[in-house]
Amino acid sequence: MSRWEHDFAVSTMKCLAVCQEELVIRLLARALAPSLDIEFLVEDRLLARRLKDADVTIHVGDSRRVETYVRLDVGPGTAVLVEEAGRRSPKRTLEAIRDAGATLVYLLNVGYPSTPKRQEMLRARLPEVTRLSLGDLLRGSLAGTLHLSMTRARVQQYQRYLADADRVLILLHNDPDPDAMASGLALRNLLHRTKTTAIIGAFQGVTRPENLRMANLLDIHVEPLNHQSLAQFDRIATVDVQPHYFGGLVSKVDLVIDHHPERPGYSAAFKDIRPNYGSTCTILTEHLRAVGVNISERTATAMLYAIKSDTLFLSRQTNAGDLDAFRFLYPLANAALVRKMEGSETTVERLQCVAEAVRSGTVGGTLYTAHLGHVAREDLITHVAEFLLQVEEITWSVVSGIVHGDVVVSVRNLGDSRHAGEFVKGDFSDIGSAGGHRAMAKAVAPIDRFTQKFGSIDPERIQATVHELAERFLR
Ligand SMILES: [Mn+2]
Repeated sequence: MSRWEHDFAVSTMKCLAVCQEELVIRLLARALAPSLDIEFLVEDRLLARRLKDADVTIHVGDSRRVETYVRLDVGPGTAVLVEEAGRRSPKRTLEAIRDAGATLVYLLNVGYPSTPKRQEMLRARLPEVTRLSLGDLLRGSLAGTLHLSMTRARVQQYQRYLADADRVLILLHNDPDPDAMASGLALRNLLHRTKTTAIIGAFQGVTRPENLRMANLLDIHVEPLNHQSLAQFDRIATVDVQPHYFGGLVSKVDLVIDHHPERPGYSAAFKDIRPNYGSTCTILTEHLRAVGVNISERTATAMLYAIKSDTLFLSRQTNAGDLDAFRFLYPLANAALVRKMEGSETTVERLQCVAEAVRSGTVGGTLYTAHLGHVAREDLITHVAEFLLQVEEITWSVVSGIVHGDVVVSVRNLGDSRHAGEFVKGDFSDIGSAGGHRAMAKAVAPIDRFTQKFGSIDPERIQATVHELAERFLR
């Protein structure tokens, strides 16, 4: 045996638990015995005898005397766990353990109230003691298990409800994004259906180049729908969107799974709406895990990419659930394919829009505003606003353009204390739709209403107006 192997062998963690209650001893033995070399010290001989069948090493001795611990060979390498039970203060026990040379000392509260005075005294006299509470330790896993079984019940309900349908429509919002498409695949998986019995569809298909790239690389087909085609399905589920979005076209559905704020104006037999989640795929990851459905590499890859893209790589509106889903999906997904989907996001069309922003833009301090004139799609405006934030001196970008008869204004900032959503609401909500988050917002106003309020849609005029509004808001 080499010197190092010897060191390793003797450094195996030894643990002594000082307990007075049978239940606590049995619990700790079950929880720790497989991974730790654990022994118990009790004061009551009868208790020690009762625990004979528990297959644990029990010592009997006075827990308030240093000699007890010296005899048990307690030292700096021993973890000592002291049960804080009943009315007796653990102070003398803790002092005896410390005087025997132990440095890894834990006080385990098993549920009896500890007075603030006692806690204060222990903190002052024995600052090296780590306090643990059995309640806190249990909470995480117990709450997790209960949450999982409630999710399982919910999923099984909608699975049964949709089981006898011939054709299920999984309806996505217009211009579906990665979260919408991946949620479609995940739900199809959960319903144990194929692409002929669960159709992923949208009224307006995918247009953004990176979303088209995802659809192509993962072979995701989004069926184009019109008003008549809804009649061909006997069940409808919406994912990453709620039925009110379709403006009365779809007012009654069978299932809604979404992470946007809950909205009224429709009825659904089943719904799971969690606005604090960063993506719909996070909710669906929990559903898949709760019922133990196998997740194919294709679905896992789509979902991983969706979570990354909806949370801007876990940087926006991310909660513990998103991180957990990410960690779960990562080993199941094809990482090389995710990298390929992310790509550079640059196309000739977008480059031309950036060039226009450079030509027409105005810089004022850390603010960059630009007007792009008529453009084919909204995402070109968003892309330029995001691109401009990469410029060293810029922390706010406001980019406008005209898309199909609307003036669209896209705002981005680097998490400024001032709220992008409030900026667009303040100046545009009276003439169109306006809203957003602290760091990203959008306003859309019909040309005639924009003209009524601001006078003209001459490109220079729009640029000057928007720049002035933004400067005034930021001042
Ligand atoms: Mn989403």
